Amino acid sequence: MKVAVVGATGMVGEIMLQVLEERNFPVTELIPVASEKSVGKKISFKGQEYTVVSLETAVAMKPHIALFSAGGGTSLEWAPKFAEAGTTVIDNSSAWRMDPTKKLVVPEINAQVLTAADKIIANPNCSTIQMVMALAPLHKKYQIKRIVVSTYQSITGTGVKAVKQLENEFAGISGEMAYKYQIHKNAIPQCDVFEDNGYTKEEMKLVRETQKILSDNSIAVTATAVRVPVVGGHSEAVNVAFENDFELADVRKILEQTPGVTLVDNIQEFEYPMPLFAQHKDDVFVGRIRRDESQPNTLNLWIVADNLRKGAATNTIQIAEYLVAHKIGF
Ligand code: 2RA
Repeated sequence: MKVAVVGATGMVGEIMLQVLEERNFPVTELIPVASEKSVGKKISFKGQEYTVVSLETAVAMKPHIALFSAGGGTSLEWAPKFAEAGTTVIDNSSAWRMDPTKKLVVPEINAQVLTAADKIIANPNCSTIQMVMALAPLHKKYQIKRIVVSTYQSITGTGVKAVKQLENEFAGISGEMAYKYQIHKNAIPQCDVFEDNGYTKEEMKLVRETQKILSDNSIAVTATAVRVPVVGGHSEAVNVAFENDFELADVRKILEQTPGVTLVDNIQEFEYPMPLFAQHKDDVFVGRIRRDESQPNTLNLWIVADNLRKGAATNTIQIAEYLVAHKIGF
């Protein structure tokens, strides 16, 4: 398959190339795409050297699939152009996620909604993906009423500039700021910009995308998204109230049997998920499972995942794998 990676030189783009290789996705021709300043750069993939091309050149090459991680503006302008050329686009930006004509997909949960008519498919936000990966099977069994989630998000979600800011602050040198404030020895209760309702875009993604992926607008969600000086992945403290009661043993069993979810939950041995151990892995790690004793039918969970892998690159490629396996769109 002819596969374009749009944003190939960015953090997620580089991991998409790595995951494509790791999972032996059937790439017969790679088209690395980036902004004008990176055109002509060489990148290696599966032992072969490729030259980065422009968006215009890439569209004309008519790839079967284009994996986008190049920001919302580029997606809004260029995803339709690739789609018109017959390419199936899987986009990591927020540009298309809430478009009612576009599918928002976590393959383990709702890949079955995909059809050959879907030429632009949206990859959910990283913090949404890891949360619904754990909650979807529980929703199926116990029907979620309300979710309260607090996130502790890696600076890699912001990008290279944020990683550099932390490194500089740790080394005690001044440099370019990705955030308004120091992130070293700090926690910033703002991920993305604020909306009129006082929530950030990141917090409202957790609300809106969760309802869309689970196809249930009756699910109440409220979120607080916090940036922390961590690189391995996002962590989330989730309090979830169900319509029906549950047994903790059954909850654990359901999660253990959920593909893509790994339980790390043994407080006697001080075993629980942490970003340090989730980094570079594709699973979503769940622990600290305990009943919320303050109200009925309510559970507390701690959910950790590498936001650049299952939260972005791997989920995107799993959508592509589903399309290929089910011969959808090409
Ligand atoms: C973040 N989820 O962590 C957003 C974008 N990747 O900043």
